[in-house]
Amino acid sequence: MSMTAGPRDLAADTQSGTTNCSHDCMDTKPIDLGDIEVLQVLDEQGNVNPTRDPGLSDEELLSVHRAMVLSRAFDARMLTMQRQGEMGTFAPNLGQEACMIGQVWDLTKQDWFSPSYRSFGAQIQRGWPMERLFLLWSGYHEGFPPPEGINDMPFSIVIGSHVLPAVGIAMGMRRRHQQDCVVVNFGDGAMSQGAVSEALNFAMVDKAPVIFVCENNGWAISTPTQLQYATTHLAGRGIGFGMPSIRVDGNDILGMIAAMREATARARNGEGPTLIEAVTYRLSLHTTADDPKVYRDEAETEPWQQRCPIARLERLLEQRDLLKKEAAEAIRSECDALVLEARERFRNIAKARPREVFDHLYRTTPSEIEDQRAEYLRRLDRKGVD
Ligand SMILES: Cc1ncc(C[n+]2csc(CCOP(=O)(O)OP(=O)(O)O)c2C)c(N)n1
Ligand SMILES: [Mg+2]
Repeated sequence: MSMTAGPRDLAADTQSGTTNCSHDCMDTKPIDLGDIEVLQVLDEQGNVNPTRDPGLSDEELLSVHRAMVLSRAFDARMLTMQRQGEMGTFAPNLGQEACMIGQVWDLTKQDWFSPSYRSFGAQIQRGWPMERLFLLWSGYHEGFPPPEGINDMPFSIVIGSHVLPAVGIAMGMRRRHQQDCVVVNFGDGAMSQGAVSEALNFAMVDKAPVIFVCENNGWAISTPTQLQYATTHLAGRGIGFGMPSIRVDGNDILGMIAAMREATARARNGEGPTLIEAVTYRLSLHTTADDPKVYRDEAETEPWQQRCPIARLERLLEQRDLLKKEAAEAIRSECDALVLEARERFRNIAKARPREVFDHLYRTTPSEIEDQRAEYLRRLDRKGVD
């Protein structure tokens, strides 16, 4: 059993191979981590650190496993659809499933979630129907609004821009004496945005019930973490603002849930925000418009393949006799089937509607745009297009 979760242990657990721009942000340099808790509960062999085990029941463990498998099945199907011309550009989240599911696992319907663009695993877990996400990523406006009753913000493409508004929601909650909280996620690259520093500061000064989840996946498109920061420990930013901060192994679903439980309890008790740096790795493309082979040695990804969050949980489930290999395969097939059913529902809705291309742009359409629309509609009429 792995009993400790100190910085050295995490660093030793996650030594990566050496490559040109190897991402090993778990590597501890001799800097003072101050009050940052460094957390790993489920190690790569599937052993649990009992002192920080969130104590999920057998049923709950199987359920988080299924949620991660479903996220991966959706990710894989989206990529195939994009390559076949049926999906727009999107940002895959292969390898980040524990971050995705762990950060929203304990949220209630009253809590708010403000995601970045790489968060569809978490959105599915929050209750977004998969066909809606297919619609969203293929450009249909029906895909964008959060489903009725789900307190999610639309994701933001402008890096870091959604973090201050999330703090604003949390400040409102505090003033209404609600016991709810806001989870906002963003990447390591977003940490460089001034607005994110402002958000951390505002939240701490106000003791707003917000949890900042920085998904440090090693890359901001082609910029590796070590070229963007003089320190690889991004959780240190929180300490600079006086904020409790946790650096958690982001490929460890139990660690993610334990970190989130600590943070949400603090938020609900009126004790203010927490910064969680979830250390993970972007195994796939930045987006489908990207080719990482141009800027990274793919050998760098190998140690991270070994740290697969799903395989790691499966080791624990096998040890506890909860899941055999064949049953795991069956779950993968069931999840693929669910994704394919959602694709059918999406295909039944997603019919090209060329007459709508000028809609939803302006509340009051400027006259020159109205002229263009009229001209365009006349052309469609001439060509007999519905
Ligand atoms: C304000 C702003 N600047 C630049 C971009 C272009 N851009 C899109 S994604 C990205 C990298 C973001 O990296 P990170 O925050 O680590 O998130 P990740 O994509 O790794 O999940 C950049 C620079 C943008 N969308 N918005
Ligand atoms: Mg990143």
